[in-house]
Amino acid sequence: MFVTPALLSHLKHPALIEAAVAALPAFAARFDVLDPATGDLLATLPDMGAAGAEAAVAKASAAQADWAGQTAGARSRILRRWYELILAHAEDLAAILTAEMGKPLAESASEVAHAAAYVEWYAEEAKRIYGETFPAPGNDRRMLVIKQPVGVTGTITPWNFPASMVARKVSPALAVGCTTVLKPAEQTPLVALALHALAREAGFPEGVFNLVLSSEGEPVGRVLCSHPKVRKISFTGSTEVGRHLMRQCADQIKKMSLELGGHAPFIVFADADLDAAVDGAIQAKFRNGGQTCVSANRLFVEAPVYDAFVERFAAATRLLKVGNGFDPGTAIGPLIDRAAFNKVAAHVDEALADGARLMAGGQRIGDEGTFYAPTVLSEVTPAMRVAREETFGPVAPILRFDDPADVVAMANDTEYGLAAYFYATELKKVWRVAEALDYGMVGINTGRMSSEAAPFGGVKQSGMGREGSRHGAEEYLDMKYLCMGNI
Ligand code: TXE
Repeated sequence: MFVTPALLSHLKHPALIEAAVAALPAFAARFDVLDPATGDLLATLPDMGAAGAEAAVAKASAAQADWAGQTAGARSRILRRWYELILAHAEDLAAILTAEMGKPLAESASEVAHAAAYVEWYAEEAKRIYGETFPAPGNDRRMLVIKQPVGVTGTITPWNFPASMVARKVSPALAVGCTTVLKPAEQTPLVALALHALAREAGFPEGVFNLVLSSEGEPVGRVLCSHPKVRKISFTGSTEVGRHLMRQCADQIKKMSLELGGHAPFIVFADADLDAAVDGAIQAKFRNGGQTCVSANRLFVEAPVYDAFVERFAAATRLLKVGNGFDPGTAIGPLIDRAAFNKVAAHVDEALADGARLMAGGQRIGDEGTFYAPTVLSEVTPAMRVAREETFGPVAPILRFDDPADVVAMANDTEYGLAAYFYATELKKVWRVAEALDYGMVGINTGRMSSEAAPFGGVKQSGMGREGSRHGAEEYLDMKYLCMGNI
């Protein structure tokens, strides 16, 4: 197991990741972590698989009762120390993130800050786990509800936000007294490894926060879903894998939080502030190169402002620089891998063959690698694949609508229900449209809404459960009703 100079050259304090790798248990199988921008080898790590998952669950189970028995204040203090350590190492964490995932360094820095914000939030939330008392029907008894940690949890995270997804799931679990086994995505295990090392330094007791590195999700997922000691699974990733995990959890009726695919509509009404809508659309579409579950996947623009919006949005898109995430000025990094690149190219090529108009981009950048130009397609129709499927890349299909009464039905015409956005100023319309959109989150006159203070999550096939805010802590708590008789 080792990290390479290609990774270390980006770091101010390489000792953190070197020590974390050196401390990993030895496994015969190994897997490589590559830089998606250059193809360089960054690290070779132990492939812990099912055996590693079994061992981690055993450690978590052994630690569970003691951890749940600690005071909220004690747990809070360790989380706060973790938060401080993340801030102290923020620059290197961001560099590791860019190296293994490809996003621009400034985006990595803001993701690390966002990750830290979750840890800080749940350090506070640990102290606010309230129960209830309520009047009993008879005066000879008293009734109340207490909240208790669900127990050992399994955490499976994706590659697109490899730092903030870890923090968003692990910190509420640990805050309320659960232990966890984390399996990060195989493409991006290094930032998770660094966060885990900082958590150990912060003082979480042995067995409370366990990391399983694996070249594949399935063997670890199978152990986590089938092990009777694991009482909850929290997963962010594709709807297909979410469905598979749900089936595996059915035998034990395991609690789940699932944050799955999205197909966000972004609606621009004729009364919108058009410049603000263009800015918001650029953010909502191209952040992380469009590789986000809340990415604006379908832009619906009302006919009177359609041409003006398309022109301004395409002009702003053409200014976005594609390149290595470490190069200053890069707005869009590489796509995560060849399969992602091929999907993006296929969606664009098919849309053009079906009559869409190319307003920006539409081709790869460079002769090799997975860099794809930010792309704007106008005259897109709902039947085109690019308007029906999640592209997960820097492609903005723009559809036209004539009647505001129709657009909500068009926006809701998908099996997904994660995020939606719209720009409008008429108060009555704002309220009615916000209510009618069949989504877990609605951004009104903004292209950015993820926050540690707010509940993030979806409806329909985008999943279940919420992350962030006090609701995120509730996901890791069981409710127990106590009835005291003979009072
Ligand atoms: O996701 P996977 P992939 C969507 C997006 C993207 C597509 C595929 O559309 O193009 O999914 O991405 C683990 N049992 N999103 O293939 O496979 C895997 O190791 C247990 C949306 O990367 O779902 C990783 O840790 N675990 C999304 C995690 O699941 C399994 C974020 C996600 O991988 C497993 C990423 C199994 N059988 C992709 N198979 C979002 N909601 O933001 C895989 N994994």
